[in-house]
Amino acid sequence: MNSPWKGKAKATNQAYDDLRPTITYRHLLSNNLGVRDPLRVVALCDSDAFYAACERVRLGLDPSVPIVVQQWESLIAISYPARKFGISRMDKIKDAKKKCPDLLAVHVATYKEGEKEPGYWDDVDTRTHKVSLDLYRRESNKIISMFKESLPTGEIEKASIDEAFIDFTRPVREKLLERYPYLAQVPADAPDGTDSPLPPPPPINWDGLGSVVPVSPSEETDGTSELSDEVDDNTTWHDVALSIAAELMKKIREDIHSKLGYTTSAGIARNKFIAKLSASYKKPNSQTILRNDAIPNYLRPLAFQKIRFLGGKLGDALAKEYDVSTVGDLLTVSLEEIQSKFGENALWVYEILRGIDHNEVKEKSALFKSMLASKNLPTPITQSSDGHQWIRVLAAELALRLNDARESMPTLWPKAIVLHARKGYETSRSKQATFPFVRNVTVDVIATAADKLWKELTGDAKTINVTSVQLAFTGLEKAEMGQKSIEGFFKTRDIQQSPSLKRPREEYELPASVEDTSLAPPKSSNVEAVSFQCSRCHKVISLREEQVTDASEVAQRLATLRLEHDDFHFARDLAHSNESPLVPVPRSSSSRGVRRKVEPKGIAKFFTKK
Ligand code: TTP
Ligand code: CA
Ligand code: CA
Repeated sequence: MNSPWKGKAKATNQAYDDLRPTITYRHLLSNNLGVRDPLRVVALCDSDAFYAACERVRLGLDPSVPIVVQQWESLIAISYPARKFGISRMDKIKDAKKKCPDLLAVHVATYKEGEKEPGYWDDVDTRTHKVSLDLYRRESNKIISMFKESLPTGEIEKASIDEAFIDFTRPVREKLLERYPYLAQVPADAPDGTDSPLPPPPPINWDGLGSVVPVSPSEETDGTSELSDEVDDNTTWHDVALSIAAELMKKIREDIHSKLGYTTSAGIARNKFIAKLSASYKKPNSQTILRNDAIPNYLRPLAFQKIRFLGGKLGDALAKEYDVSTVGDLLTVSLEEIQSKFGENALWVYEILRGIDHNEVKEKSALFKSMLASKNLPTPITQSSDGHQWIRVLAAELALRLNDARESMPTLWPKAIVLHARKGYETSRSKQATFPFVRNVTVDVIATAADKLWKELTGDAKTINVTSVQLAFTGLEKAEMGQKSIEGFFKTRDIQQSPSLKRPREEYELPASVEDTSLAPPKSSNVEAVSFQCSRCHKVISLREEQVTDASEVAQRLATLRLEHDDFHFARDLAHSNESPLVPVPRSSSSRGVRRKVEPKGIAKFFTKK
């Protein structure tokens, strides 16, 4: 230890070598190291009891009020005060009220026939109303905007209605150089010039920065207790980076709390996988830091089938092949071994087990996004003429969502409008048409377009049996036009309605109300929907009729489907298949997209569906 240029301590465990890289001046000073940057810091921030918090804030209630959000008879969000009474999502509303007589149950807002806006009605009934998640989408957008404003050099990726990944690498790097200016200059006596390791890092005071996951599970720390010498000894510049990110994260979370009223919980670590994994370490209103050194003991006891993408067939196959269940068990399997059984791309599995994840934090482009409003009908539509009422309800939701999104992206335009209807036990059928380029997207404009599709779909059948209807905008994009045409397009009336038009162009942001399926965790899916459209292949994935029971069940099953479908893409990406993806025929009106069969290879076969 006589020279500060000596590499720091060797990794204690060969499996985790990647967790203690030598960090050099080149690493620190190069501008674009991306996902392999040894100083990379990522956070996942999730809102606490989100829908319940939104309703509490809307009603101006004290945070101590036990409040739940109800959808029909099910509970979809439970505030932390209500959880103290032992209430969970599994409870029916009646049982919840038995557990807590003072419970405030708010039914989620609904669209009602003939109403343009969703509301809180006394007579909610699944036969006549449709759930609206608009409030939650709007509040979610406010939170995302705060992340963006606070971190102009950070990358923000909305991951679900109440979660976002934040790449802190850049903002942290700026602070690091500001605080430790000596790092900006490679010392003249550095043995390998820019490739010399950084000098030893300063000690870190974690006080008030959150829960620091202990390196050995037996140690308990809450961010206030003194950390053992062992930790101090092993402090790395990456830990310093984590602590700076924790400071920034804390400030943003406090800001969100004081300005919007929401508490959040965050995980801060070296990559998305580990950040997400640690975000729920302590809830609510807290943040967790998972240092690289703490990763091995954190991962080892984990049941690997709980890891995203290892939950399905691949996880089953791994468990069976090696007769094991935890991450630790699988560490004995060599890369060669796992690749010989599961293909080249099993490298991904090998790495995840070792806390390595090279997925980028990237704001999703608005391209190929869709907005979908759907209603699962408790009483089927049997007469073609009765479809209209539901179409208007769905049109009202799409109108509101598109116009909301256009507040921040005024030229957002859907390429097409698609109507899906499920008839009895058949699979869903759909019709689509290009969406007219009109100035004001009103409920009427949408309903008129949708009515036409409905007629095409139902033909002149005397009796029909439609059990679910869905209306979607697809191919949402910013319309390409010059500033002149934008002004002409929106004319004075609209400009007055939409003050955001005055904002500079760069500020147009991705409307979070535009759903995407890619990384969204399952839970936040619209519990009303019985299908979703994949943002990548545009395919509409629907639940089978027998899978549709009650609302909460639908959400779960749909979530599973979504995951399976994402997994499918994931596997395809892994397999680098050169065959074209499943793309529905993009003609003006088509039913049941034509698909090409793809033979899965290697690891991919564990993700394909029958
Ligand atoms: P979660 O983040 O899973 O849960 P939560 O925010 O309610 O609670 P926690 O503090 O534990 O994070 O989901 C976010 C919102 O998504 C939730 O408030 C309601 C909605 N949701 C459903 O509608 N159905 C579901 O099955 C789940 C899990 C969530
Ligand atoms: Ca949450
Ligand atoms: Ca969540």
